This record gives sequence, structure tokens and C-alpha cells, in this order.
Amino acid sequence: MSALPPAREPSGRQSKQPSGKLVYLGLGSNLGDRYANLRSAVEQLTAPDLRLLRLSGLYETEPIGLRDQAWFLNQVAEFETDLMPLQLLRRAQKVERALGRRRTVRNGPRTLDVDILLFGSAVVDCDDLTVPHPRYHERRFVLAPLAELNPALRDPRTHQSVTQLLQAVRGQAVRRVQE
Ligand code: A4P
Ligand code: MG
Repeated sequence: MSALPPAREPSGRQSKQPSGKLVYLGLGSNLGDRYANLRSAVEQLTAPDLRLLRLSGLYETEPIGLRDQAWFLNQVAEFETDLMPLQLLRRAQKVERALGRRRTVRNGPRTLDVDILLFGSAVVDCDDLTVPHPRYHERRFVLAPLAELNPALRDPRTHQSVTQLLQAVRGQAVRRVQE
């Protein structure tokens, strides 16, 4: 009688391990067809080296920073990537440009903003890029959709969970949109 084949489980499990880094991108739009802009952004970002895993719901959010502008539609997307952080920033900026983004007023109206919120457990501080995003922890329009995807996720700098960060932010209106 031949011997039983070796147990398959370990290799089976291994093949399900993510091969790249888990990244969270914050998407926002308050100009033009906001729904179409976010949909198109996700389609254009998705690539063999930037694989879409999950999307949060869509949120109507009160503008933060420059307040006298239209409400935003915000969403967070979870990707697995083989890119390096600066490569991902360039990719995100290319998609912003493709969707007609013009950089005029800082924090002002835009067809599309793509922010790198978290990049695995990486901490990046260079001229063009800061990760974790320097302001994500104080913004309900980011934390509410992020908590929907991964409430236990921890900030690599402060080690606070997304749930803890969300509980600490008060007074910014966000409303999940029925799809
Ligand atoms: N940059 C540095 N770190 C990052 C990062 N982690 N992700 C640099 C993306 N970019 C990063 O951004 C300016 C520069 O930031 C980039 O060139 C990049 O090298 P930008 O997109 O050109 O300019 P901005 O978005 O107008 O300014 P800023 O300061 O990035 O604004 P935020 O923080 O993106 O906020 N209110 C609601 N309700 N919803 C919103 O989506 N968005 C903003 C913009 C303000 N208020 C909002 C919303
Ligand atoms: Mg931005």
C-alpha cells in the first residue's frame, strides 16, 4: 500500500497569505458627478500590482478645512500592493489628473482626491509623502469608512485602533449613503 500523501493544509494556507502590503486609500470628491468620479477612480487604480480587496460604503460628509464648499462624497478602499509607497503616490496622482483634478485652492473643491492613509505598518516621512496620512486621525470622513473595513487596525505610530481614533473625533457630520 502506498503512503498517504503529505498533508495539504500548510501549503493551502500559505497560498492564501497576502503577497504584498495592505494599503488603505481615502477617496473624496465634491465636484461634478461625485458617484461616477469615485467609481472611476477605483476602476483606474485597480491593476495587477494594486489589487482591490474591499470597498467601504459611500459617505456624504461635511467639508472640513475650507468650509464654504459643497459636501463631499468619501470612501475608503483596501488594496494589496507590490508597489513602493512613492510609486503608489505617483499612481494615485495620475488617476487624480485623469479625472480632471486641478490643484488650485488647498483643501478646496476637487473632482478627486486620493490620499494614502496607511501602507502596511510603514512609517514614511519624506518631502512628497507622509504615511500614515498626517491628518487622517482627526477626520471622521476617513475614520468612519475605515472603521467599517478594519476597526481593529492600529496606527503604526501611536498604536491606537481605528475605533479609538473615531471615538475621539467629535462634531463632523458624516452620513452613510444607501446604495
Ligand atoms: N502628500 C503627503 N502625504 C500624502 C499622503 N499620505 N497621501 C502630499 C497623499 N498625498 C500626500 O496634496 C498635497 C500634497 O500632499 C501632494 O502633492 C502629496 O505629495 P494635494 O492632494 O495636492 O492637495 P490637497 O488635497 O488640497 O491638500 P491636502 O493638505 O493634502 O488636503 P487633504 O488632507 O487631502 O484634505 N472634507 C471632507 N468632508 N472630505 C474630504 O475628502 N478633503 C480635504 C483635503 C479637505 N476637506 C475635506 C476633504
Ligand atoms: Mg490630498
